[in-house]
Amino acid sequence: MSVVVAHPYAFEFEPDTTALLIIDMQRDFLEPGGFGEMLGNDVSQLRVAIEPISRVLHLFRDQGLLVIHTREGHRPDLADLPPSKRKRGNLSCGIGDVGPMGRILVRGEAGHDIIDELCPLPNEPVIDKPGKGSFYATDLQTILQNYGVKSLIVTGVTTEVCVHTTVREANDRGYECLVLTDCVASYFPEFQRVALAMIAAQGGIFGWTATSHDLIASFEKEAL
Ligand code: TIU
Repeated sequence: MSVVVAHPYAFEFEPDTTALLIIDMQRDFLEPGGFGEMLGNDVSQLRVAIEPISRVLHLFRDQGLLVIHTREGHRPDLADLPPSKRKRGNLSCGIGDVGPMGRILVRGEAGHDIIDELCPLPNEPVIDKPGKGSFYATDLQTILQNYGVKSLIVTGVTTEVCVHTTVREANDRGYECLVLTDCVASYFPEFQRVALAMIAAQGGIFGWTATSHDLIASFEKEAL
């Protein structure tokens, strides 16, 4: 059993029944010309999470542990795109339209893919999701069950949108979630702070929070 110093109290997990979940680290959210920028956001706000996620990703790979990536996006025919989502924001260039990195948030386009720094390995499942949550209309739960996963180390973007929705979905399905505070990011510093506080409040109502340093320290302690 590994133990991480966390909020609101220590997070205990078995590495063999734990997966690292990396949510939506796509060019469309992290690079200029994508969906995030079309929504009016400063995408540079999210890039602080890349290096800490990369450190945790390499730790999981070195230990032979499960890594799962997600991508938000839609079929090229947009048949899985709710008209409400397409209209939201009154964007002049929105989901399905052609932007500098190809069609915005459409599977197979350059903007939809994961950034080079965190490129998945062939043995790491990539979940394509049409919504904010990683469980809705995906096979994530089936994959977690098949691998015997009980705990999730959660990273990615954005903290108050896809990360929060996923943690809430996971919590209701019985998974224990540890959200790494320096491995998630928001376009809005205030939302980052409050979204993380909401997870660990009320005795850990949705899960736990800790830094990537505390998670890495727990592996180093285990190795002694
Ligand atoms: N807009 C925003 O903050 N997020 C999203 O649209 N998707 C994810 O969080 N991945």
